[in-house]
Amino acid sequence: MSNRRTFLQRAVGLGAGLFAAQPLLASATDNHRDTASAELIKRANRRPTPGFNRPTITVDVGDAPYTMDGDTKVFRLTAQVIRRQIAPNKTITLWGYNGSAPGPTIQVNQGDHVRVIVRNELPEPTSVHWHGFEDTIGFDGMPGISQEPILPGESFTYEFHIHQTGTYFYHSHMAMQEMAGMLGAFIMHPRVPYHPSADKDFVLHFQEYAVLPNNIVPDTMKMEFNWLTINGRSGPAITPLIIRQGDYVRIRMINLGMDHHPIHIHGHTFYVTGTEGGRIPESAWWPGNTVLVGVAQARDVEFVANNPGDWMLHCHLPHHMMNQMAQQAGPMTRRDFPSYMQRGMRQNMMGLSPLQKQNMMAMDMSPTVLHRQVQEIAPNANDVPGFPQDAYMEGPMMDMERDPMLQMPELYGMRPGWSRYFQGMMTLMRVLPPEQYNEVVERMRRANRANDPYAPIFGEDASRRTTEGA
Ligand SMILES: [Cu+2]
Repeated sequence: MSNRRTFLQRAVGLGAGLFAAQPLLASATDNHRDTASAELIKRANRRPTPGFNRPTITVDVGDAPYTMDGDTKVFRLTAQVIRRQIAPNKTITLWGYNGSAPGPTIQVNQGDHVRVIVRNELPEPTSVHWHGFEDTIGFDGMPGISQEPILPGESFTYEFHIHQTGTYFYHSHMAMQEMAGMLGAFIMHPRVPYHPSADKDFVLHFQEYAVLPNNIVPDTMKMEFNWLTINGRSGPAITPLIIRQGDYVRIRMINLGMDHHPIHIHGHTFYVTGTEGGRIPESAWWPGNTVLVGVAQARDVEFVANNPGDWMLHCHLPHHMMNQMAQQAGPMTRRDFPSYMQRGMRQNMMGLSPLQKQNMMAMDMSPTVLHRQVQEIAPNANDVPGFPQDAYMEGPMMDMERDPMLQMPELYGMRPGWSRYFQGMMTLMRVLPPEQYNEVVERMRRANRANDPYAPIFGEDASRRTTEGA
């Protein structure tokens, strides 16, 4: 029976329910609007743009130089067979451009007139496709369709008027040549710089190769890959991204391979701001910490690097976080790990050049390291179904920090032993507080390396922005 008291009770109950629901709704909206990264991007948006585009940095690859012919920027790409060291113990034969695979990054500005002279030093015909270019059919690079193939020893000249902006790429339109390494980035900077403007702007290529043990030539027809690379190197040999804490960072990820790569970044939430079709309007940016970079796609991500630390940037496919994983390598066990490793090393040494052997020997195979690895395994490990998993592959492998390939200043100050857990499509974003950043960059500058992809940051004012955005 209803009376005034029960009515009031119901009303109060209902009202209490409404009051309880409102703060929940309100906080859900706040959470949606005010993630730390969204707030930081908003703040970065209020910064004045410098009025110019900072050049992109393609670690371990670098840029193609150009000359001017009147108002035309002239680039030269030579298609050729190259040798590339992709890891401390692995040098392979690839096909690339200008001595590099991936080929050098071409950077141009919106409004530029660009000429690219491609010379073919390969033993077979080639051509270059300019992926995503809205240009004339004659320069699309389709052999037999838009042009005659470029025969061995011959050249072809491509001409473009750049009206687009964003992350584009070039690659051989012969599929197997592309799988052998014939690709590169083509960055079109906007006439009016993007907002917020990037303090660091990186280009990363994600590729995979199938190279059987004792081989130096990738099998381009194979679908199972055992060397996963970023900018043509495998972890732990990929040069890290050096970032000053507080930097507004853009990373342009490019995938011209056979597999898709879900690229994951630790410690930060980024926004996806561009695709292989150019810039996304800011209202359509979407947040994430993993972005799937599908084949023939580019994904630009941006974030404020406010969180200091040595953060992983890696493909999240488990098999892409490994090196030298191939069924043909045979079964493995850890019962007699040191002798297994030494036997494996001897097998791997077959057919290697003296330099490669030297690199292998530079890895820390000392009794201390091997003993430590055995100590990390339970005494009954071989009775456990499924063992070994990480113990032989992703987990404790060898300390490689003494290898000459890892003596780069970008790795200065890393935690000792870090390389033991580092393989395949993995690199580091080192978000360094100003003092450490200055120390590392000073060491990089002093290394005085020819065509250093990091050269554009050496001229920065060291006192720039020590607190803003951090
Ligand atoms: Cu992957």
